[in-house]
Amino acid sequence: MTESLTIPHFGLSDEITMDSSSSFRSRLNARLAKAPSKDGVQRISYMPIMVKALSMALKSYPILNSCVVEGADGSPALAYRSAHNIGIAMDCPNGLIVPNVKNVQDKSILDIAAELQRLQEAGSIGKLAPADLQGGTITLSNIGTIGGTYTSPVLVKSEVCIGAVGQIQRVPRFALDVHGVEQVIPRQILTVSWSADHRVIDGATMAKFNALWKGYLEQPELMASELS
Ligand code: CAO
Repeated sequence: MTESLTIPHFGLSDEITMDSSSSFRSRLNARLAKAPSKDGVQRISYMPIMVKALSMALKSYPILNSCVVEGADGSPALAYRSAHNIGIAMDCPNGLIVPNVKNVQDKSILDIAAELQRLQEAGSIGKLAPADLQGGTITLSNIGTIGGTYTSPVLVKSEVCIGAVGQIQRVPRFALDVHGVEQVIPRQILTVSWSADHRVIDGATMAKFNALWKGYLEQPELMASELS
């Protein structure tokens, strides 16, 4: 943590409308209740959707998956990483741990759900393997399972970006109805707070990355359309 605080942190926060992701999750969970996935997943939380969206946004902004290393002449250099090993902050009986889901770029939402389930189960009984905790390239923290709206996540030295999401809340927002008339309607709003290493990531890059990630969550069908 002391080393982390030597990194110049840049912060950005935003709101994401989760109504479409929520209905996508409900429909998927209704199907899984009848027919579990090949790995035995019977229900998913929001995390596998958010984690997959993160990986898809990283494809357009790989610099957010990079890290600062020592170059040949001893000066700082940037190392790009092709694997999206997404760290998940977990509140476990022995405190905070951050295992990572490896190679998210090659995993489906259901694959991610199965791996998260495994990591959560292992974490809850203190049985995570060292490999589960090593090699993370970017982190997502979900404080919303406990409560809270905004937070200021702290970077680890081996990463240049971390995101933290708050609790989804049902709140009033303006929107056009089917007749094109502006109305106040209820929306499910998720907040996200990003911290990035400002030596590497500028504000515009962070904002564009966030807009892409947010777009996938607000229109999850976009994710399906871009999967290879
Ligand atoms: N807002 C509202 N509801 C949420 C939510 C959010 N942001 N995130 C999850 N939920 C819901 C889930 O959908 C689930 O509800 P249903 O049963 O109706 O589907 C319920 O909360 C419990 O979810 P879960 O236990 O399956 O958790 P998850 O996969 O969403 O998250 C984990 C797992 C590991 C991220 C979480 O348990 C955790 O430990 N969070 C704390 C992280 C933390 O400590 N961060 C701080 C780091 S800095 O010190």
